[in-house]
Amino acid sequence: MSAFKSTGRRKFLKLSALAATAIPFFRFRTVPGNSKIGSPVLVSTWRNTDANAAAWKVLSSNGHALDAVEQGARVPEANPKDTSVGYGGLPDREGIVTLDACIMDEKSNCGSVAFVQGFKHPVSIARMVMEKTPHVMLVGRGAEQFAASQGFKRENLLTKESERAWKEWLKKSEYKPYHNPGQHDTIGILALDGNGNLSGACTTSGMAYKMHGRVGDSPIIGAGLYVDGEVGAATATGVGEEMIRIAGSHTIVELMRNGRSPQEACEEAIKRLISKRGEEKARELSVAFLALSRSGEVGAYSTNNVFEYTISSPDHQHVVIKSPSYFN
Ligand code: SD4
Repeated sequence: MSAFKSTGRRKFLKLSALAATAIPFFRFRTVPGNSKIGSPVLVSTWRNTDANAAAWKVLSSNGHALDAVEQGARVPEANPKDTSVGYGGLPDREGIVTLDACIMDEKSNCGSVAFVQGFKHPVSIARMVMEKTPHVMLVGRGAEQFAASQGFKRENLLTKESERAWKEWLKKSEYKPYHNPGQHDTIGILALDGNGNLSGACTTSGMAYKMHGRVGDSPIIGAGLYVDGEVGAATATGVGEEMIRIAGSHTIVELMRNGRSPQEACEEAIKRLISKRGEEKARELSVAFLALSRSGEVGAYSTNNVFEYTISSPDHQHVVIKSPSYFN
């Protein structure tokens, strides 16, 4: 699934060759923790080393950031052991797995699907929405019909393990998303390729045991993901209702546009969220942001101290870094 029609691709290859001779391929920057990174750069939420490895294959062969983030996001989508994304995702309270995803490139082209059932790779369906329709977002049955028309295969996504966990949950039917950091594994993935293009993707099965029909931040452009090729990109993980409330990812990119570093922007967004909720309530909320600037600088910040992200660069082969947080 190429991002480019053949003429566009030829132009891109020409430009890539030009860029490779005109500028040094790797520019070194500093990320929190004083580690040096270069361009291309890739970051993803949580401990997503396999996803980064797949995306890095694309970036390290001079591929486009959009292809990289899609390939990266497909890894946890296909992994039955990842209970927050795609196949094997924990279901809603009716026992149904419903998926949300979006993707966005450096030109603000974007596609999104929400409340999709029976398809393993919502990120690729979102990309098809972006590339093959005049729309940005398709939901539910419409998204599924579209996916089928594009040749995506219908599959059962509820694994035995997830079904067992759901049946166990049903015994008490307690819904405590705020206290459940272990169940936030959504992947948000941001890439800056060797030609300076930024892209991002985000994919999730949402909060475990959510109400049927609930959609979080992950497929909402501006909340779970935002990319501006001239500024930077941001993505989110955690209790989606909170990111939607402050249009979190868009807020971070706008802060960066106004001169904040990715780190400062993530911190300001988390603080805004906390000031709206009050410290007492916010202490229970698991929310994290990850940002990447157009120049390859990385920032991350979370409410509580459970958040980690995975970075790949010429110097960092899929290294997991602990994010700073507001509460210890
Ligand atoms: C949601 N933000 O649906 C997602 C959940 C999440 O790791 O991030 N889980 O609200």
